[in-house]
Amino acid sequence: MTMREERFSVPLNLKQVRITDEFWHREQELVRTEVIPYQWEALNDHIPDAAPSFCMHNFKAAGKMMKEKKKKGNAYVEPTYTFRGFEALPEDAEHPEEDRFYGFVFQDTDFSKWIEAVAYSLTQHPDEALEKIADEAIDVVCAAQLENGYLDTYYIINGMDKAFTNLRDHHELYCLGHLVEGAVAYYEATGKDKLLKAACRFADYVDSYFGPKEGQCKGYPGHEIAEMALVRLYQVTGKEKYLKLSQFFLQQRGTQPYYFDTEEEVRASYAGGKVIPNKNPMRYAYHQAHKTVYAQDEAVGHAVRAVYLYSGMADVARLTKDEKMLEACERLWDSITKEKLYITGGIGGTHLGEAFSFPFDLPNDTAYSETCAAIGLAFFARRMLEIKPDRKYADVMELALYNTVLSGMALDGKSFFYVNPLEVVPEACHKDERKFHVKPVRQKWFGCACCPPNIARIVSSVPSYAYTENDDTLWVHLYMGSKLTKKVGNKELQLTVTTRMPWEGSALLEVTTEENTGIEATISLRIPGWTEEEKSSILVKHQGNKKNMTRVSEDGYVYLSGVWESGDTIEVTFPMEVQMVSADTRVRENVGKVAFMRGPVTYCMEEIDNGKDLHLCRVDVDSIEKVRIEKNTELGLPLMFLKVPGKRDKKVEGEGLYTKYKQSELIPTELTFVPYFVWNNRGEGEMSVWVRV
Ligand code: FUB
Ligand code: ZN
Repeated sequence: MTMREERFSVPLNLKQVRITDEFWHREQELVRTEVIPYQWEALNDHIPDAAPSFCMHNFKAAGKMMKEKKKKGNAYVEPTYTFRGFEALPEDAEHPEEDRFYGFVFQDTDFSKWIEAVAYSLTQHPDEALEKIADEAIDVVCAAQLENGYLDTYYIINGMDKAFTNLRDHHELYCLGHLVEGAVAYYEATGKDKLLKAACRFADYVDSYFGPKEGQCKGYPGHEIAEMALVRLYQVTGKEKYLKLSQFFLQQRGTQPYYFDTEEEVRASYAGGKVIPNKNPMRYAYHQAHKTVYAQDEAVGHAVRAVYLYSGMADVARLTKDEKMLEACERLWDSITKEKLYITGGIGGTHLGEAFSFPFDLPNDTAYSETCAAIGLAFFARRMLEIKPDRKYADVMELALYNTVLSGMALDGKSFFYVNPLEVVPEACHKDERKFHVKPVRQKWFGCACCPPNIARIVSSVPSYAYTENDDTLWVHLYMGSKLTKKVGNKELQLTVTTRMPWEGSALLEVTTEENTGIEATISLRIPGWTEEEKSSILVKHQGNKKNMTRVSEDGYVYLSGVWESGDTIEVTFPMEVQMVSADTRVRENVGKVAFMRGPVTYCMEEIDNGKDLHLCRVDVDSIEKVRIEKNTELGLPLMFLKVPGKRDKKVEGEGLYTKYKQSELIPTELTFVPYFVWNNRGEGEMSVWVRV
């Protein structure tokens, strides 16, 4: 792909758009009214029976040390410590010690993700009380910052002598990345720059420590995110050094000798030992550091790390016009979407290393499919769209958002999935160690600061996945009921979008411009990959009469250009048929099975509707035209269930473990399929996406 700058775009500023439809507005309200307040309690360890976060505790402990340090005129003795990665409360301790760090080494990111979600939420729904809590939390966080700008409480509390000595496994640059993301979001939402200044000071410190100059550290993050965060910092401050630092991290990655080897040798030599060389050329695949980013062609390793890296690569490729980096992004995109993507938009086939497995290895019951990985895939897709609007990116982004991202959170916003399997037998989750990572019910919170606050930040910023823009073009990637303003020069084009997505394949876009002014602009609409393009239609009208606009179709988008004025409407209709899907036969587990989709929504069967032993169910593919779509509101929101003609194998039990083969007796039945994202909202039970035919 050669870059065409006229197709570059950026997400629409969240302040310019409000979500109004019942589907996404409900999700956003859930995050605002349930998740954000709940997570604040979690950050402060106030949730009974949930794993404590210790996040704000750690900031307070670090802040207290900083205060004492200042009082003593900087006569600060660095403690020495042993790195453990996770600091638990001593077993008999009822209360945490005030001056100690607890939790995972990256516990600070609980706060950073939370403040980012708060920021986005404030753009959609201003809330003085919440903003006050956020400001106070920011004061606590900023008080912990060292004078040189460093801000990671693990090292501030435990000793700076070990800072940046293990980039591979420790998460300091990951903490920097999340802090920057949160700080930029809060600044953009509120105009308040206290946290942004703190993030800049930390980034400046990192910028002085790492870089190409002699004496600077040549390392890069073991857990990526700083790459894309620094790009945001560059965009908000205009300071090119942040973009350069991001580029440096990307270009250093995977160069030889491997930095992670070098730092290990240094660590060993300080400890008076030697490292036994590991010559496996894939040894840093987990961190995507086995090859330079330019040479990478297969999505490997820890899935969240991978898609965060690819997102940063796409950002830097666009801003520095680095065609080679973009080519690598495209290869990695293909590797994911052609060989390693679940039908639920999830990624990460194995829990070992929370990682991608080999191509087409997509087990259903031991899947990892971490919620954050699906979130990261949406980040990557959106960034590819910013370079080149091609519906293949938006289709996958939509798939991830409507399925695995939403399945990560209960419908009441009070519990969460980290792992999103495609098949669950609760007994196996309880008794089979290979499936202990699969929880049969959502959890209140996780000791490991990760998925729940990540869901909060993507849901509250979802409009920025629906719309991107450049000077005179607005791209509609996802159809969401909303009201938005697109600035064109000094004029404002307003758009009201009404839709019942994801349940109906249609949308109405109504244009309003200032009185008597026409606005010359382009509105680009995606024709989703799940519809039949020939049967879809996009009609432009002015006060009910057909209006001619210049129309260009490109890569699954229809570009409508001309002068827009009040009274213009665009009527979009996409047939949304139920799709019965089969998998490439290299996905061994799905041979002889089908799954159901409608629009971007993937379906699954649950025990509560279909009884136990889902493995005995079969879809009757010969009567598939009889599938019924049934509206259901039992779960407190309008949903579409599918009623599918099927059969059940009669149980053969008690005749011996192995008996002479005889054909199964099949009992006709109607199978009920529910949207995957709502599974497990009615208690523990079996679930399966893929069903035998
Ligand atoms: O290491 C930080 C986060 O914790 C990762 O992104 C998740 O996969 C979880 O392991
Ligand atoms: Zn996660």
